[in-house]
Amino acid sequence: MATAPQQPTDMASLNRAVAAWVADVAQLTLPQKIQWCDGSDAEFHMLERQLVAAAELIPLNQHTYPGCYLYRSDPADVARVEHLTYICTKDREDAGPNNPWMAPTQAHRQMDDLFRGCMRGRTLYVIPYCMGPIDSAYSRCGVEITDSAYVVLNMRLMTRMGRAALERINRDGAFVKGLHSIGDLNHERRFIMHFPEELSIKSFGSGYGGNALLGKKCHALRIASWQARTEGWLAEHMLIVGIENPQGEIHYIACAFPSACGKTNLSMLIPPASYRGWKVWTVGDDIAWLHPGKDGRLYAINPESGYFGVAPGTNQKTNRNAYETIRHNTIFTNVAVTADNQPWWEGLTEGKPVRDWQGRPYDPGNGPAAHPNSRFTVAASQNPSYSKAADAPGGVPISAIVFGGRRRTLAPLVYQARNWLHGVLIGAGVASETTAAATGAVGIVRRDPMAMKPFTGYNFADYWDHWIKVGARIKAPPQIFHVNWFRQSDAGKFLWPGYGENLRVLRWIIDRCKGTAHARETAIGLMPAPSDLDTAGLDITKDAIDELLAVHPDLWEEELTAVGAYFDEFKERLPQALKHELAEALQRVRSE
Ligand code: SAT
Ligand code: MN
Repeated sequence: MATAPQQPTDMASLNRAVAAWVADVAQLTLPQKIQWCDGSDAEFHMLERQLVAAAELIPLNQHTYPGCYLYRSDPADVARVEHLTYICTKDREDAGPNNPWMAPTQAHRQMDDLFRGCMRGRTLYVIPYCMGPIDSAYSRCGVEITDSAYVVLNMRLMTRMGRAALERINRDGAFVKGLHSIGDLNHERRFIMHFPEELSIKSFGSGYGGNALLGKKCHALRIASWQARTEGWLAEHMLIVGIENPQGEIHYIACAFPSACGKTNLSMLIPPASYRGWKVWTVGDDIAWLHPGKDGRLYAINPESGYFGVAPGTNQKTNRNAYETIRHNTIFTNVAVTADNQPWWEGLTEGKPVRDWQGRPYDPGNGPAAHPNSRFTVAASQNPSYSKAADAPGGVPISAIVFGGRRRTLAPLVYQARNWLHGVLIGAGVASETTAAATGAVGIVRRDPMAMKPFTGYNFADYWDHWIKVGARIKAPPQIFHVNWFRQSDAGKFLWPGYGENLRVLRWIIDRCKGTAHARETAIGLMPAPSDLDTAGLDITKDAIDELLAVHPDLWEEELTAVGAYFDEFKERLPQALKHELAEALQRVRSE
């Protein structure tokens, strides 16, 4: 047999099931070499040097950006590909109308044909990783096999990976299998397949973040959402942030917004000048695993240990914490560069691009200098607002869950659900304008329930049912809210200043959880009156505030009717309780 000799390292002998799977994969893919990744600094720097020597990684200005590198992806491989991302369950109905589906036998056959011999002349890297703190009962492990050293570097920043993870896999006796190859980057031979019943993933033909860093969206959301349903918890597309008031009291909030709608910014928010004594602590910027705790509250861990954030728009004013976080030891993907070799993207106030994200001399006629979905990958521990609680095995107690989307019209700045079930309806009804994080048209309003449309590994009807059941099991559930930072005037101007000023809205949310803030009953839920929101010192007109907090019953009737039409796609699988909740919500806006 023409398989590569397996390195007799001690890691390879640590876990038989992992070693046997690696051997099977090597037999199929025929790599030149197998490298077990131990997660050490030495290994990381060696791979960096190799990639630099191969001109795949470009060192940036090491005086101003020490330890920073630029990676330029294939220009046709810059975002997630939702139409090529499949859930492969035995029964098609289990994947639901919300997911592309393929029968597991067919998907395996098709993928194995692509993987056959695909690593000839390449190195097969074995990456054991742990999603969540190594010693947390809530964490879950996986092993990614990949032929991309760029993926190894990113996984090292984004997850707890290497020897400690493999030792935990030994203790757990279980792991998610993720097989990845960049293949030939031909988009006609690109598929991201998930087999939730087998806890496995096969991804071929893309080197882009969400398609290739299998611990992230593939494992921590699609596979984990399935695991979470069978085990009684929730895997969600949510940031986790701790807000500390001047009295030293910290409230943790989990917020679900679609990709590229400001989760990273909100998780690292800088309080406005008038909020002296307030502090913001980042627990996570993208994914939350939520578990009912023994005390009747919901506890969250961030399964990741790094940020894969959107670069454009990041600057001293919009997100000073991120700006400082990414000044060293950061991998930039698809940004532009300045004459003195510093990274550059739209929204940076200093410097000028001389080369665009494809490495061409910058010409505004070619579009933006940095790709709109250009990214930074960086260890979370570099963030000045990093919360020590991010490493707490038991997670942090969640006071509020906040849903949101990018809506020019309709959705007000903030409103609160009457109760958990109403909150599930609000989450299930979320719609948002599409962004550059996925291929396809940008700016189209689409249904994105709980910001999980591209990430739920099973039928949404069963997912909503699971949400309802989890709520019923917790004695002191978080309060549920909806926010919209993106309301615009008829003239197309943002009505709300956003960024740090969003703390004013979070403050009302926390005070609602504490029972100290006033709210008025409206047809869509509980809302602050203009005087309930702290707008002191804000440069905003009364008309803008009124519009931000206005409810237009006729438009809401249309919206809820559209939600009903969307729910109809799920036929008899839709939970009765949700149907009933929607009927009541419609009733309320009709009787306004
Ligand atoms: O899917 S990624 O993780 O690459 C980024 C995102 O879309 O949230
Ligand atoms: Mn995301």
